[in-house]
Amino acid sequence: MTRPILLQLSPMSADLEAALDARGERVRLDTPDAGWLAGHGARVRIVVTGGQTGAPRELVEALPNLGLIAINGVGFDKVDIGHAAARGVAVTNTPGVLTDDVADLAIGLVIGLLRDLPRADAHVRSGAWTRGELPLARKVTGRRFGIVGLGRIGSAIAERLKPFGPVAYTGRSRKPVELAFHPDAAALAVASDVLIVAAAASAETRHLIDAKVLAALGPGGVLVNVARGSVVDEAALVAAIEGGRIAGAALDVFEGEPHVPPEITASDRTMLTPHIASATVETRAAMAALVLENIDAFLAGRPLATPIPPP
Ligand code: 8YV
Repeated sequence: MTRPILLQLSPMSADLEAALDARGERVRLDTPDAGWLAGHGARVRIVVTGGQTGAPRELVEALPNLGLIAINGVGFDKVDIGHAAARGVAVTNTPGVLTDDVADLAIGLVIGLLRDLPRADAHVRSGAWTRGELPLARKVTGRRFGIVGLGRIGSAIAERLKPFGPVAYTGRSRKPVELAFHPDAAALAVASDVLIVAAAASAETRHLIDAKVLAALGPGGVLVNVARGSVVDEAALVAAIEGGRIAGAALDVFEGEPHVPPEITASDRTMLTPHIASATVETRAAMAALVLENIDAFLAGRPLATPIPPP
């Protein structure tokens, strides 16, 4: 019998690729074309993909024997879970193992933005320090923090922020926690100096952070996004930064990443990272192990470790 194909749609570590090679014929393609699909599509049993890449619906349609989409990431907004389920395709992700890293990065962005660490670093490196001092930055301790989305990651961010100042949140529902709840993002923004986006991307959360929410955050407020670019209306964010309607933004994710609007890269009121919230050696190894656990369970016909339930 011919070996099943594991179709890999996004970059993975060399260790994960070697482990995939041991489990079938790994084919690495960004976008499989019609010719390849016609010749090989029927042999694809598993798609392995990243959180930002997912698996387009048309691709899933073109793979008649697909049984599993294994996402190397927690976000599953780029896979139509209902459509996959209707076609008998299971979808797994890697929840839990990356929570600490994403929360840690959020704290790094909060401190980096308020204390203006990117410009402090550049000031020393460029030699500008010999010619004068930097303008004063802003204090972190004592700020009011607002978290949009109190899921696993939002909760971990809240725990880390408690020693710094009062933490409030908004989300789909009130949780049994001792944090102030606000019914929507605009109400939370009014009560926050630092608004941190930790909500999963979905049709409901698309552009949740819009011009109104940014206006509510106000000229002294800053925005931090470690979730997905789609949750923030980027054009509204550009306008708010340029118009001084908010004080700044620290962003790990962008609507059209890896492309970032020039107004955002040129601004000295932004701190930017290239979607690295889970990008540590330890966490990427843990994510890879979970991807493999799911693939092994699928191949052996056992229950999957971390299946995403259909809606
Ligand atoms: C990864 C992510 O960058 O978990 C997610 O949803 O976006 C990130 O952890 C990505 O999935 C790596 O492929």
